Amino acid sequence: MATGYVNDIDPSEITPEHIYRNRRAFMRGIANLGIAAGVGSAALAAAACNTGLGSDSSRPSGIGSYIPGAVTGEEMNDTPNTFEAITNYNNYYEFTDEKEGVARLAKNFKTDPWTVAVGGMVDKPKEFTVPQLVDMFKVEDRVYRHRCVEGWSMVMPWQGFPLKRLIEEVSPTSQAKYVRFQTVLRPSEMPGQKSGYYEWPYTEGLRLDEAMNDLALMVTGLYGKTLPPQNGAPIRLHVPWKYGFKSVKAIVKIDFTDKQPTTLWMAAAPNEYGFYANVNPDVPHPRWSQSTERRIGEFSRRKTLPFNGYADKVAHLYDGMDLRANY
Ligand SMILES: Nc1nc2c(c(=O)[nH]1)N[C@H]1C(S)=C(S)[C@@H](COP(=O)(O)O)O[C@H]1N2
Ligand SMILES: [Mo]
Repeated sequence: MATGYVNDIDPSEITPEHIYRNRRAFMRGIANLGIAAGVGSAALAAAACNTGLGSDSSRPSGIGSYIPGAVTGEEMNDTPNTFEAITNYNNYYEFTDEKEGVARLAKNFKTDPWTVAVGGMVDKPKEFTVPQLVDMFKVEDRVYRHRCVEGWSMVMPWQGFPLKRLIEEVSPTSQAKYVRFQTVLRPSEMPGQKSGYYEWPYTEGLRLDEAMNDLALMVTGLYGKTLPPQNGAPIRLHVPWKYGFKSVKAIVKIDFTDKQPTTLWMAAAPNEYGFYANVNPDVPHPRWSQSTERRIGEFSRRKTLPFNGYADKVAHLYDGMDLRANY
């Protein structure tokens, strides 16, 4: 089981990426064949060696071949984008609004020491370091689709723990209805925060029942390595059924409230970005359609799926709600 964050030791120092990838592919190959055929173990090992998985990590298309060790559900069928693509095409306005410039500007961003303060309407407010969180909760592999509101998508092999674990740890009171997340405010290291155009720090929010859904993941690793700064290190959220902007990076504060929080994007353009931001091909953005998307690394556009393809796990959260009014 990969942790993605092993205290001070970067797993890449222990296992070079190509060996890590091949080993995971090998184990995965055995598991698949074992379930499918139930044949003898010697034959399995031989067959798995011949799959060739993990050998094309540098394919320029941006589609990778990482096969996770332990993921749940149909997400396993997605082919992750390459580490290269995931770490060089980023939205992170604290640094710059140019996707290909984030990695360079975020390179020396200090992610240690770091604390996440969890409070508000909870019985047990507490400050955690990231290693503490990783030690407390089971860190798992999750391969998630990511759909940006701008119309592109990727598939990321994350390591992280379900947000609900952390919520249970602090015991929200009965008044708590929403969770508010806040990114670090550090203009000395984040040049984009010197711009007065946005209301820094970046804030996001979820309804408490959304936050308790098993898919809502606190991410600490990518491809079995410590999360790179451009992807939101040391800890970020990924809510895969919502547009990418809900998946807030570099979290330092989590508060439980009884009022729907105003997020950075709601404040910037309320007619374009709502609180819910569920992926919905039937509701266009005021300036473009949301019915298709470009998967980074693919040639033609593909259809965007309701709730980004996770409807079976989350659609019930919105029973009886008008998803046009609550965009
Ligand atoms: N703090 C912060 N979090 C953020 C953003 C940001 O600008 N600042 N951009 C969001 C948007 S629009 C997207 S698409 C994703 C991009 O995540 P990635 O760079 O890991 O692919 O991060 C989201 N989280
Ligand atoms: Mo986005």
